[in-house]
This record gives sequence, C-alpha cells and structure tokens, in this order.
Amino acid sequence: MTTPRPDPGPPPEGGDAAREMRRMTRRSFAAGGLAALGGFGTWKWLQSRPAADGLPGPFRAGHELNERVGRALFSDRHLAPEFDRSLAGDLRVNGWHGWSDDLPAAADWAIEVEAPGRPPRRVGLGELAALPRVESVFEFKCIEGWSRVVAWGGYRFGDFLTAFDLIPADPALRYLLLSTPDGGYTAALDLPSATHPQSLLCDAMNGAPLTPGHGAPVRLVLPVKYGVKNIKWLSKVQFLAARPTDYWTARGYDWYAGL
Ligand SMILES: Nc1nc2c(c(=O)[nH]1)N[C@H]1C(S)=C(S)[C@@H](COP(=O)(O)O)O[C@H]1N2
Ligand SMILES: [Mo]
Repeated sequence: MTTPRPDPGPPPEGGDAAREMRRMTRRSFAAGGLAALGGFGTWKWLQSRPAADGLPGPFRAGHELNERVGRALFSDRHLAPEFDRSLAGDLRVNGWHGWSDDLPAAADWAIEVEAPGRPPRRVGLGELAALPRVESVFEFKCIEGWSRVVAWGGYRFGDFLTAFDLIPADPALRYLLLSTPDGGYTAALDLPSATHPQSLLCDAMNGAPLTPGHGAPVRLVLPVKYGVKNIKWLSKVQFLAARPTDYWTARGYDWYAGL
C-alpha cells in the first residue's frame, strides 16, 4: 500500500518549544509541590541552582519527583480508561519533526531493531500481519493542554517485541530509544512502558489507514504517556542500558511524561 504524501505545509504554531517549556515548568512546580514555596526569593534561588539537562537543578528534581510519585500511584501496569467507539473523533496533526518528503513507501518500510551484543534486526511491515490486531479507544493527551478521544488500530507493541524475539535477554538493557528514519525525532521509553498492554504499534486511526501527517505507515500510541512519546514514522528501536535523552527531554521536558 502506498499512501500519497501531501505537502505537510509549515509546522503548526502549537509546536513552539519555548511555550511548551513554560507549560512544563508550571507543571513541575504544581506537581512537585514547589508551588508551596512561592515568592521571588525562591524563584531567584531556583534560577541560581546548578543546571541539569538544561534546566535549573530543582526543576529537573521536580520532574524526577513527578516520576517517582507517578510510578508509586499508577504503577507501570495501570490501564488507561477506554471509551465507546462512538465518542472517537478527529485529531489535529501536531508536529512534523522527523518528517521528510522521501520517507520510504509502506511496502519498503521496516523497523530496525538494535541492541548491544546482538546482530541488528529488520522487521518489514508485511511481517506484522502475523500478530493479533487490536483496536483501542482512549483519550490522546498533548502536553500543550488539549486532548481527543481517538480509536487506534494496530498491534500491541509488546506483542511485536516478543513475537519477533526482539527484547534482549540482558536485563540491563531496559531502555528504548525510538527514532524516525532520519533521526529528526526521537522518543525514549522504559521497557515496562513499551510493553504495557495498551501500548500500540499503530497503522490505523478511527477505522481508516493512518494518514501521512499522523505518522503513516506506523507510529506508536501509548495511552499512559503524553503525546510527545507517541512517535510518528517509527523506523528504529534501540535497546540501551542507560536512560537516553530524546527530542523533548533534550529541550527540558519531563523524561517520564506519564499519565
Ligand atoms: N515523528 C514525530 N512524532 C511526534 C511528533 C513529532 O513532531 N514528530 N510530535 C509529538 C507530539 S508533541 C504529539 S502531541 C503527537 C501528535 O500526534 P498527531 O500529529 O497525530 O496529532 O505526536 C507526537 N509524535
Ligand atoms: Mo504534544
């Protein structure tokens, strides 16, 4: 199947990094309990702390506290609520990082999988048909503050990883870095989030094939993560022992981005 690739046009205004950063900074204050401190003196103190990953230290600490609280409250196995199919609606196209005019056609598309100490693997999209198909209707949430109920179709990402024996035996290799063909967008995940039963390798949306703008031929959708981790035009999976940075964490975003 070849999908036409319309001119994507200019990137949407919604992708503005500085605005998203400000929003995330407010989030880390609220959820990390730092809001209680308040006051200009506190602000100055925060600004003067040593930077970690481009953010003043306490902001990064706020993100990490969020992650610990998130894991404790919701564990990696909590299920996101599913909705009736009749509630599913359209989703805006939001973010073109990693898009290019000459992405491989679906028939030539493969997901490359790399792990230290193992030969690289290539799984062509045609091979996915061996997996059970699933459809899942859930609320897709962008960190910018909007959300939509969408019906996603495809395969469980965990089924994909296990059926093709892609998960390295070495338990130290528990992080995944996912990339577009040109590496222009990346999303980092821990293995439990990747193999969460609702994490999908998705090729359909609201009963129709995924459109190019929404990530055709394949993207990831993870109802327990914000949109930033839902990488479009997925073509590479790398297993790593150390937690990798990704497109948005390199710009100050919360690494875990959990819901
Ligand atoms: N390759 C790629 N994937 C991406 C993005 C992007 O810019 N490039 N943006 C992310 C963000 S921030 C969101 S909210 C969702 C939006 O998905 P949509 O365009 O299908 O609505 O895609 C995510 N995946
Ligand atoms: Mo987003």
